[in-house]
Amino acid sequence: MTLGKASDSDGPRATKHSPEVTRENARRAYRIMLEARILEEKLAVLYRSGKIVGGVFLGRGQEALSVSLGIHLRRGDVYAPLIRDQAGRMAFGDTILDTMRTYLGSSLGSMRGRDGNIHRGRPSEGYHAMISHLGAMVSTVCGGLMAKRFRGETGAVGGTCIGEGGTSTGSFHEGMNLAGVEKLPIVVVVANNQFSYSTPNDRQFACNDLLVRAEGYGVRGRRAVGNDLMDCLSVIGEAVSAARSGEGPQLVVADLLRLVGHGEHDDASYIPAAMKESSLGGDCLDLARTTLLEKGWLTGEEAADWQKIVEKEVEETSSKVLREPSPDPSEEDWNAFSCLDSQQNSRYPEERQ
Ligand SMILES: Cc1ncc(C[n+]2csc(CCOP(=O)(O)OP(=O)(O)O)c2C)c(N)n1
Repeated sequence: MTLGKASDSDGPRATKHSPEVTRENARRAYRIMLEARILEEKLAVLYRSGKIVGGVFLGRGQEALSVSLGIHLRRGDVYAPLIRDQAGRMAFGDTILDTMRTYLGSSLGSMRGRDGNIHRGRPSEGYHAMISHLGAMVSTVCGGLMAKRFRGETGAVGGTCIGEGGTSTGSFHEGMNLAGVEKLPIVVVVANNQFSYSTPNDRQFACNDLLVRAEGYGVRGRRAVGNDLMDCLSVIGEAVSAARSGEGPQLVVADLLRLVGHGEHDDASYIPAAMKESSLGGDCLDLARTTLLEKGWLTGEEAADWQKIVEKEVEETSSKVLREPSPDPSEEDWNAFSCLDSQQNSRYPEERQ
């Protein structure tokens, strides 16, 4: 379904962009979802055993949606992931090692053990460190895209995600309005997981469908099935492709359920059992594996091998990082991170200094 100024009568799946989901992309997306899931399960264990300081917020149940944005962005694009976007981060180049280093406060990580868990990024690579989960990142992505426009750089897309609760904030409104007025090539993905912390949708917004908001901002609206990897890849692929080819901002709204609490300190007991048992509660990782097996794009043997390989890598990485040094307050310069800092840890070897 499409809504908004630029809507075509034929809907998103039939537009000229309509990128088919390829076997290669679907397999890559599934592998990343698996990595994010297994890594986050380990982070939860480390948190409960007192090894992680600060909160741990997981994206369990939202990996299909998250990976679908990260995987369609490329070098030179701008990406601002939020707290449930481990899968998108990994698709954009984040590694198990650097994620573990940030959570465990290793001074060898890209944040040098100084910054908390989900507030990590690599500014020189267009990977924005999160300021807030509640709308602030729409504007920072708009800013990154405006800077590119002023420098005469073309072809880049910006992407960020937001929860349905975040769409009620002034920051979200300001960012979306700016994106619409400036016709920026931004894709904003709304993960409507039905609860903003413990606040249900009927106490959060009064419209029937968040997709109608697209029209108010003069941007293109699209809907994706949030726990269906193939649908997320297809719809978000189309949105990124449309933004890249000059069709302006895209708002993708996806319904789903987070299959954990808001953070690991929250047992999510407020989520009704009936909702968990509904189609919203289907686990996107299990659904994706079933789809790939049915299509013959993955074998049961490969799935089992991938599971073992990733579990081993996560275990080995955690043991290694637990032995790494923490920042030494007497040695630290406490200056803000600069682009140079992130270049030293760049994931692109040729840019390391
Ligand atoms: C100004 C402010 N108020 C409250 C919070 C605490 N907080 C962080 S995320 C969140 C709920 C966000 O809900 P939603 O946008 O639906 O995203 P979700 O957590 O469901 O992914 C709250 C209340 C905050 N970070 N900042």
